[in-house]
Amino acid sequence: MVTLEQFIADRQQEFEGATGAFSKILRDIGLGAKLISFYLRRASLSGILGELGLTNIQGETVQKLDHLANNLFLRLLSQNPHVAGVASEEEEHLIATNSQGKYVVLFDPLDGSSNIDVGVPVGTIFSIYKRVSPIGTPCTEADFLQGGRAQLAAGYVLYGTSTLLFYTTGRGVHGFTLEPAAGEFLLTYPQVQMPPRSTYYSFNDNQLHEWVPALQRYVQDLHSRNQATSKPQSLRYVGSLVADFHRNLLKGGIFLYPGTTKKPEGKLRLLYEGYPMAWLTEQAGGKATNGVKPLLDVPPTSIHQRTPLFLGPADEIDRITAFLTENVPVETL
Ligand code: AHM
Ligand code: MG
Repeated sequence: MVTLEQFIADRQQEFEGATGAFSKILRDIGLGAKLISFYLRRASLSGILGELGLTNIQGETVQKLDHLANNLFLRLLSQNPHVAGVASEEEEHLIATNSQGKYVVLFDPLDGSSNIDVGVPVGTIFSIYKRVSPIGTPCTEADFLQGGRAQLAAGYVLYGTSTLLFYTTGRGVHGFTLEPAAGEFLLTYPQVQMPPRSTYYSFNDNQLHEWVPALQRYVQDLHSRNQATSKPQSLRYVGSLVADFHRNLLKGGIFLYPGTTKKPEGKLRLLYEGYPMAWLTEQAGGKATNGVKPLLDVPPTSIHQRTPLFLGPADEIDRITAFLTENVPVETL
């Protein structure tokens, strides 16, 4: 049995010498995940379901548990002397914390908020960068806008039938399961690879009529291939990115959240959701794009930027790109 702490400790030298700073951040994220897992399990008993009565920077209604999870991570990370600053999907501005810190952390504290009240899995997504601004000064926006390839670590926690923590530091994807009796994450999925064949597809087709025609044609193509084969791809979509992504990571499947004619930029956030999931996908052997180019190569311009998101096994994502690039000007994506 290997605990998350042991696993991180064994590898910390690979990317930062032996200072332990980076490892301490990952441990704090693990601690936050354990606490959130505990709150979620008791949520309907403790009166913390439902809306808080506020709207966040994304224009979305804040749930009580969104607020709780956000505050928990803010508290944990701002007490960590190695963290220079944080940016949260729930916070309008980045928050500078410890000017001596070497790292900045971005997170979506509780992703899939619409599922909190109905017992459907939700998640936390995180991403860590080494700051580029001088140590000893407050962190700046440039620290957070380095681009997806500059991530040092990225991962998610899935609060599902078990609580799972999957992360990458660029040497594969590793997954841990929370053993509640011990209060420890134990290594259960070393070196995860996404199956190369897509067996599931996950997208919300309620706005299919507003997708670009090339993507509508891709969906027709998908359905025609399904009719012609004894191994069709099945629809699975719960509306929590972490849960939908996680299933597809383990079983092989695509996740699509494209833009529409009214909202070409899509819904999901590049920094909090896009980059981390894209890097995990690539590290697991899959592909991640905004429809036409690798998502990790899409330059960030603001911390709350949105992006179309296409994740999955390489062949299927290439097929989508072929549909889109042959027929659709890049700027409409
Ligand atoms: P959130 O960050 O406010 O929870 O929204 C993100 C969620 C994702 O988890 C999920 O993939 C998507 O929104 C679902 O959107 P839709 O309901 O439009 O299908
Ligand atoms: Mg989210």
